[in-house]
Amino acid sequence: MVYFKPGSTRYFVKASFVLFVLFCGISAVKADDGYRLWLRYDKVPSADKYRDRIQSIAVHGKSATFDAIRRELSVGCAGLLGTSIVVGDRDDASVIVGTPQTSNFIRKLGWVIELQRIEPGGYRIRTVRDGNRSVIVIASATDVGTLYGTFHFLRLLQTEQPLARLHLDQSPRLSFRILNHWDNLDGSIERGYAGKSLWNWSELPAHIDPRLTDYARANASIGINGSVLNNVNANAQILTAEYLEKVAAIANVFRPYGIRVYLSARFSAPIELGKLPTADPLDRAVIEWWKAKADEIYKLIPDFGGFVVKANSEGQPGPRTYSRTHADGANMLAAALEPHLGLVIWRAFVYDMKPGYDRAGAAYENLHPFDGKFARNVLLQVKNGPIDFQPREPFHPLFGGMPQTQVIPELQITQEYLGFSNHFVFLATMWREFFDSDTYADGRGSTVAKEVSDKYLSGISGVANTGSDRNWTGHHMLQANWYAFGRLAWNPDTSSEQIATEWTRMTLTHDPKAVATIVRMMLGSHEAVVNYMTPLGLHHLFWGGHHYGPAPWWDTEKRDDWNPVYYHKADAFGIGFDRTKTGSNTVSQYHPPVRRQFEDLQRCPEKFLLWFHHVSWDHKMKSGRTLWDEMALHYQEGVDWVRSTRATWADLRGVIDDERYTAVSDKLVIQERDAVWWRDACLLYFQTFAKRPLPAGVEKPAHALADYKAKALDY
Ligand code: GCV
Repeated sequence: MVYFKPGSTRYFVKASFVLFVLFCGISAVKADDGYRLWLRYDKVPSADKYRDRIQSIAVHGKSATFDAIRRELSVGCAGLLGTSIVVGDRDDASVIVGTPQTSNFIRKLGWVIELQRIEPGGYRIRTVRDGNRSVIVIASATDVGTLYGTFHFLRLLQTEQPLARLHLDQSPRLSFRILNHWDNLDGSIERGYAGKSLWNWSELPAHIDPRLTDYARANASIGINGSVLNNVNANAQILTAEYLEKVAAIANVFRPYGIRVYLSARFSAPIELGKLPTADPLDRAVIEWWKAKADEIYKLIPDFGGFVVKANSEGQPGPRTYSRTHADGANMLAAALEPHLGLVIWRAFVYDMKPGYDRAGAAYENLHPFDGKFARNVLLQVKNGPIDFQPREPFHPLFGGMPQTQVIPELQITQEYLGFSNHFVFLATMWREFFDSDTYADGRGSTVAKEVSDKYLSGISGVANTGSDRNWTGHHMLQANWYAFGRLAWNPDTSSEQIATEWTRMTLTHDPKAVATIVRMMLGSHEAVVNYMTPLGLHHLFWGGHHYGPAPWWDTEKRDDWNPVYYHKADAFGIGFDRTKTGSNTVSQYHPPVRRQFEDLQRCPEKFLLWFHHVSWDHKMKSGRTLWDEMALHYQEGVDWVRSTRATWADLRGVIDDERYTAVSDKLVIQERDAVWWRDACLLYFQTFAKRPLPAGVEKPAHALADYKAKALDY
């Protein structure tokens, strides 16, 4: 590549060819190891049709981002169309890419003001007339917007959309679309199930792993624009000069792709690194220490995103250690970052133990008093549900509960409570349910999606499921969750079906029948896992510590609220956590129409029944069955789904390359084993209270309860 003059047409054609061969080389040896994610760029069935329309491409613009655009278009179009495409800069090209500042052609279209009105990162893709020919134009006011437009265009080809009358204006609904990596400095990942961290700290900054560029490309292709590199259970060392240089090296790789780096900051860093006697946020020396640290960071990384802070949560230090408030702590850091336009992302995952307390109400109780008290550059990051990334939770009452605070959702892409990287669960449907929840903050229609996008600064975070595994996510199908997170961060109203269909076509197959089958599997997968793990509003039935298999009997953790028995409260009468007036009354944290629905045993959606109510085993469900029978049948339904999915997947042999086909089949075997284990362990245990037989249609457990209690499910 270095032999060709950058910028020349020859350079790009040759460079694309070399890159293309490199990029696809491995897959020529093996069937497909999944490394290329959804950016596979293999020839599409409509390639011939597209070749007539896309004969040459002009990219107008000079910057590292424009270089990335050229590379992507060269590799992408060559692959998808099955022939190399000239990527140059001539105005008579069939596709023209640029901004009004970089392209005369685009400037002449008279779009300057309109493009400027599109949100930052937004873009326009249109088919326009130029004399007697038609041209596809990809335009934005910014380089990064142009890159996003480029990826959108490639997606149109990958999913075989018609190009004749393109008329698209796209802009992100949420401004900060961030992946959170719970990566430790020793390379391990807290709750990571796909290998080691992607950041090789010992080799940085001298050696830059080329994989970092592929990570950035994948993220940019779905609009992700931030990456928090280290675990929220933070090690202060990341803020030392030595590590900041390494962080800067990563930031340099990400910058052309529009991705800013963020760091999790340990609140006590002034003590650990600065040797100060305190980390009190109102202490002058502490304030100065953070200001100097921010200055040091921005000198190295001018576009540094900011700090994420887990304070006074699960043993982490924070302002309350010094009898100060969350607002004191967040605002002190915000003041240090504000001159550099940096953000503080303050986590609301706070749950202090008090007598008679309900963990589901703790974050609201702790944070709600500070509504309107946070600085303008503070975002409050709230998990989607009030407990902790359970297979299903109602939305967190802080959504719609803090109108004067910039609340951003935290979703968990990694499957801490959803079978790790062994279970196939498409999370978009779960997130859809969350975004569609009506908070009633401003009357009917105040969905979470609306509440979080209508802020002065808006954003979203997702705890990443990526790692050093060749296929990035440990399970091929779970790449879809990374993809879905990005697509929903861009537009939280996108349908799960659209996301699943796009992803399947880009990643697995173009065969329409197979696409329909896989999409159907994806859309049913979340309900299935809820059924075999925690149906009807049950939650946190997990084996302590690792959170993989079932242990509803667990009662030995040092905190009550780390024990499953605290959550299900099964007894001779029934099961479930009473969060109504007769119980913890944390249902009162929701706006009245929501509260009234949840607290009414008859109106409460059955999927949340045992979240809000302690219900008799004989309670009549909508189906006419008793609660016990219904619960048992839900567990069975979950198992049945996995079995039928195994059979459906088996029919796809030959449609999907052998390597990925076999890997997914093998994982489904584990998933079936686990689903059966979940059903049997939970039903046998709950039966000791319910004292009722299993209803017809539910299989008899293979082992005795004592066997399940004795042994954790292997993972
Ligand atoms: C990073 C849960 C997880 C912890 C995680 C914590 C958090 O408790 O089990 O591993 O810590 O959430 O979100 O801070």
